[in-house]
Amino acid sequence: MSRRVLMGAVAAGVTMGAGVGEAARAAGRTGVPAGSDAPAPTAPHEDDDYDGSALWLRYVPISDPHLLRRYRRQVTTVVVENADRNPSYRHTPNLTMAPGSTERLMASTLEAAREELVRGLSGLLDHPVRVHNGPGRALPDGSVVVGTRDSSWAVRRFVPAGDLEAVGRDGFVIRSVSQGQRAFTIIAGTTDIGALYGAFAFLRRLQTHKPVTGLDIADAPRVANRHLNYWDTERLYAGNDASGTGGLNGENGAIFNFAATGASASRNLPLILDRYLVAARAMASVGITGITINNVNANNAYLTPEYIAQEAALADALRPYGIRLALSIRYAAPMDSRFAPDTLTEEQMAPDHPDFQDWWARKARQIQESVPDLIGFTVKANSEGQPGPQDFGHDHGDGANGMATAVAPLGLTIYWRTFVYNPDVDTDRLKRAYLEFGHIDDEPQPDGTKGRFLDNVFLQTKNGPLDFQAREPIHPMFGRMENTNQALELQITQEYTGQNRMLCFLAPMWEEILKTDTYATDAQGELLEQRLVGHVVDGTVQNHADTAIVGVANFGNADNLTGHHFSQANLYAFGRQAWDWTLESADIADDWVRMTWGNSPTVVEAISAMMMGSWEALVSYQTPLGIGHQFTADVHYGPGPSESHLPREDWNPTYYNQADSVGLGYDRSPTGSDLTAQYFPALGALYADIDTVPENLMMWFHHVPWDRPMSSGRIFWDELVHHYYSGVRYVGEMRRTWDALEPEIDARRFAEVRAKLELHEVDAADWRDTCVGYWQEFSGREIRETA
Ligand code: BDP
Repeated sequence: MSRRVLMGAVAAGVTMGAGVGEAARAAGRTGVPAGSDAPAPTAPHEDDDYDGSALWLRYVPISDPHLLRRYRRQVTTVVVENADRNPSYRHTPNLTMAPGSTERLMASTLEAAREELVRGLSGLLDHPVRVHNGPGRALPDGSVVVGTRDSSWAVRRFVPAGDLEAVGRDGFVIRSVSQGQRAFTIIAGTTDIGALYGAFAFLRRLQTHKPVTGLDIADAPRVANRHLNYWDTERLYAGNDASGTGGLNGENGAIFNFAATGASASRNLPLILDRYLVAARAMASVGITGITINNVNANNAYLTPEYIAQEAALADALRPYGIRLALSIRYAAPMDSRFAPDTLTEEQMAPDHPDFQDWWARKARQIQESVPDLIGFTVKANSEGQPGPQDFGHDHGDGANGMATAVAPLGLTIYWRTFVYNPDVDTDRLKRAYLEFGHIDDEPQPDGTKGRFLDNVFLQTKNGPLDFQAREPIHPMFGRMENTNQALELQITQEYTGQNRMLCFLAPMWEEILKTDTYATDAQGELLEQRLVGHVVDGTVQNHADTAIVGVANFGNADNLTGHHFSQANLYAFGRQAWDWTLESADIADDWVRMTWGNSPTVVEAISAMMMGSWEALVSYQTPLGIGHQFTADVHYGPGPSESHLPREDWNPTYYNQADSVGLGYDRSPTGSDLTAQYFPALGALYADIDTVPENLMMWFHHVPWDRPMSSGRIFWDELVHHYYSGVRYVGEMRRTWDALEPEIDARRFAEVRAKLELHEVDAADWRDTCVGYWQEFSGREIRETA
């Protein structure tokens, strides 16, 4: 059974295909997986204590001896001319690695490319590769050249300028060329960063056992700014000590140490730890260009001189990898007494007040003196208790523009989040963001244009209108903010999708979102040709000049850097999809499995299949058929469908489920809250009608009667119950499949994943039993399924 079939089967509530599980079990029994190039499975692995800390950049020797011989012939020498011609800026004198580190600080991007190729190829080919620094013109046979037309004679000779212009700032060309008897690979970028991305792409080919000759690749990202947001100490699921939020070495669970105390105080920035550079390499390997390093519920400490010095050191270490920093800021920071005497009064806080703008310009300049390539600020304003312009009598447009005006001369950008849901705006929480932002985008301007937001403002919008639930309809703002730069915000860290305990591969969800049809129309109401969410995000549909995609990251201070070995896949997939949203999530899974677990067909097939159905399974046992937010208060992990005690109505599961004797779900059709009217007309109409809404979103838009016939032939109640049961069954299948892979997987990682899957199955069953039991109180119907 193929991965795609399996995914469909789970969507339809069927359990995992016997074919995949059987293949793995058979392999385990006989020890000879058909066609496998894996080592004899009964032999202990050399790397049985491997902890996952290299992420997908582990570079273990090629396991297939024929392929290894071939690669060794084809790849002999790494050639990087003038690696030191563009040294990366360093602000911090004597920037140093912690004692005992194994990673090394890079002085330039081309040095990083060279070192990665040397490390990667030496590991994959299981012998040291030769290194030439040029500029000698006689390239040895099997040379892999990396550079730009400025840095490299070979690039100038073999890659015309026009070919590089076509791939833009971050793109690259990989080309196989020959001269007489000798054959080479040229990896070229317009910029050093493009060349580095090309080097990672070339390594990926070997890691996934693809050909490295006959290449003529040109690749460029579809979205210009590909950022992580990092929510540090809150909502952190990647730490791995017993408390659930703590990290290793007595440090907290955040990846970067700004304020570690006690025995670990000596490990704070500006000291650079190995894990920062592993993270930097991993980010660069998938083309991430920036990271907002602190939580959106921002702490003003990040704007103090002590922290800025630490930020500068971090920026110095990440810079060779093309990763720039941004900061989350608190809108009312200018009133914080810790900045005295440089503080503002309430009157000076009006966003158009010169003092307000000067304050932010001053602060930005102060940071820029240490971090010259600062991206800008991420702002959560008038949301969940965070201060914002509304506290000073102004709307989001004025607030964002006030800050944007202040920092525009410095070349900085404001990422203004649209996650707002003030109850006085509408009774339906899901309608509130568009009501607050939509009219500002439509507003006629004195110069005859439309839309008040300035060009250096991005509105950063979560994929759905609620809050990173396992499945949501798209946010109505996608495509409807024609005159404003819009950044899509996805959540990589699994806040509502099993945290670091459940195996949930999120790429299929992101693919579903990015490929959802917005039914966007032009000004005359004609359907546009290209109108998927991805087209909105990459700017093609409405000619937006600047584009961005942001993922709330899951890095932590755990050995494996994400808490669950399989959470690494989500970070990997985010980068790949941010680069190219048209990719298939199944192909991304395939690559990641090969790079992380090995290329044995048994391993690849079984693990990819597990991953590809894991999200749909989680939706099924957690929030099937479009029921949103059924979590226990605040923790956002376990089920709490009956909870109604929270002070705000829209924080309670009962607000979302509306369970009664008639049925289940929130009526947002024209007979209800009419959220559907916020979408483009054709999409709104689809959602508004219970006969046309996709079943998997039904309860987002309708109060569904218990006895409604569903497409499966079952009535709604039975269908609902079936989803809960089939979701849990899938988790059981994943656990059994994993068990059967034991002979093929190194011991420590095998055991750690196994322990997580056991917990996962128990917790999934808890979701099923809690929810089905509670719904039954309203439906009064029998449960016909069995575990
Ligand atoms: C919610 C999180 C909260 C975040 C908020 C946000 O629970 O910690 O601050 O999103 O996006 O999901 O601002």
